[in-house]
Order: sequence, then C-alpha cells, then structure tokens
Amino acid sequence: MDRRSFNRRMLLGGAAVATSMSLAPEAAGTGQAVGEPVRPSVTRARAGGRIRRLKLYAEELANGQMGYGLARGKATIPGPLIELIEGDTVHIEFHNTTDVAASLHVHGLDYDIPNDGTRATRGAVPPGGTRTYTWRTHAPALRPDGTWREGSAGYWHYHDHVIGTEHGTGGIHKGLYGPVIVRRVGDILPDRTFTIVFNDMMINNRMSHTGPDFAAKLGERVEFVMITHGDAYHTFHLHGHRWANTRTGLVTGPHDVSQVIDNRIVGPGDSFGFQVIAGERGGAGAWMYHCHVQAHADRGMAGMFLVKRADGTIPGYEPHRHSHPGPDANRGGTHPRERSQRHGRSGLS
Ligand SMILES: [Cu+2]
Repeated sequence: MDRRSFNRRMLLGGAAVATSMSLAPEAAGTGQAVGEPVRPSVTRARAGGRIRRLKLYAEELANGQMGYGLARGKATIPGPLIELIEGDTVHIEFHNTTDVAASLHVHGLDYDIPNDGTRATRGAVPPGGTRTYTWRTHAPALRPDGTWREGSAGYWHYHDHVIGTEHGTGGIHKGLYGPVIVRRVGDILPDRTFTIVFNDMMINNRMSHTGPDFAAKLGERVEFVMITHGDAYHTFHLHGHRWANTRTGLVTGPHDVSQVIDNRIVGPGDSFGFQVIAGERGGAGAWMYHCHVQAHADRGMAGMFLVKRADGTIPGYEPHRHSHPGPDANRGGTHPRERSQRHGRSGLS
C-alpha cells in the first residue's frame, strides 16, 4: 500500500467512525460494552400536589450512634431518603424511641414555627414521645410585583436540632440526619440514589478508611445527594464523572453555559446533588470519591463508586486490597422505584 492509498483508507476509516457516531451517539459515546442496551428514554417526575404520610423513628444504635428509620429497628445513617415533588405536603409521624429529647428539623421546605423542630419553638419530642411534623413544598410562581418566587425543588436534608446542645450538635454528630429531594414536574428520575454525608472526618458516620462504597451498573443513571455536617469545610470530588453546578447537576443543551465541575467546596449545613451516567466516559471500574482537602483524604475521607459491567465484574478492582466492607446500598428511603422494590414499601402513602 503506498502512502497515498494508506492515507485515504485512514480518512475513510475516520469518516466511517464519524458516521457511526452520528447514527448512534449513545452507543458510541457512553463507553458501553458491545451488546449492552442503549437507554431509549428517561423517566420524568409527574406533577406534585399529593398529601403524603410517613412514620419516622429516632433510635439509638448498638454502637452508640443514633439514626432515623421508617420503622422500629430499621434506623440507618444517613436516615431514609424523603422524596417529594413540588406541591406535595408530607405529614411525618415522628417517634422518639431514644432516652433523650429529639426532633426533626428540615432545610429548604416550607414549615411554620410549630414545625421548626427546635427547643426554642417547642418542637422537641420527649423520650418515648410522638408528634407529627408537617412540611410543605411549592412550585415557582409569579408574584404580584412581577418577580418570581423560587420553587422548593432541590437537594435538601433533615436533622435533629435538640440533642446535646440547642443546635442538635450531639444528635447530628451521632448520625441523626438524612436526605430530602424535592423534584420539579418534568425532572429526570434516576435509577439509583446514593447519599454521601461528610460529618466532620466521617463519611456517613463510618470509621475512616471504610468507605462507604456505592455500586451501580454501567450506563445506569445514578444520583448523588451530598450533605455536609460538623465543624469542617471539605471539597467533594468524584473521579471519572462530572456534573453541572446547577440545581439538577444536568445541562439543558449544547449552549448551556453552566459551569461543569467534578469537585465542589462544601461546608456545614450544605447540600447539593447531581446525576451522572455511571461510567459514561471512562467505563466500568472502581471510581474513587473523596474529600479533596488532602489532610482529610489522607485521614480516610474516601470511598468507591463501583461501576459494574453487565456481567457484574469490575475491571481492575481487587476488593481485598481495600479495607471497605462492601457496597453501601443506602438502605431505607422513599425512592418510588429503587427503594420501594427493595423494601416492599416506600414509607410514604
Ligand atoms: Cu474534608
């Protein structure tokens, strides 16, 4: 083959690749293995406006920590995901099974003073006590003055505001916190949602150097909710994936000028979230996430996002080389598909 025909073949080859990419952008662009199904469409949040009810139990755990759960004996750290759509109202029947007063305080949603969940507003629940907290949400709307009132949609969180100090410092430190997602009608729903809470030098109140790890299949739409508590500022970094620094973490089109990031500074009380397609550009593998404050990372603020091939394997991953006990499924919660399948009930009615 002379140089000219060789070059022509290379050019033709390049053109053929370009053509196949334009015909099948998903298959060519996601790093999916040959033969894996390409997601044909997304599922979107339907309209809100429902009245929803759930029970939430504050419990002491065997290791001296505390957690919230949807039933007695089911407390987890973080607590269950409470997922709403703008316009929904949720009545939470709160049971304090601990031997100290406890409460439930939420960020981002609508509530009146009696539902604020602090001692100052007489929102604490005594040991063994029960009360109902009501949270409401709303969609964006035009005010009479022509300005826009923001909607409730966002990645939020709830926590105790009573134990230890008047700010719930002791309860939060022991694990009394959890995620809230308020979606807007039309928001894209994920296949899986994982919650990561930086709480001082702990992640989800686990010992340092023990994860937690989170597992998904290549190509799944995975949502992360990231919450920060405690006294320290951190930076949240995920390897191999990136997201838009917006309410949803998603861009709306090729001309969306939102900043795209893979590292975000977070401080106590912060929460944000985003969605990624697992392994979309880097493929299956053990993708690290960690606090990027180097001293914090070195002290063990790190875990793995395990992206599995269709056959369940993870290329290059040798679990015995890690001290992590295994993937954390973020058990509990109210995700309409994932969690209700896993638990037989969503917690919300
Ligand atoms: Cu940190």
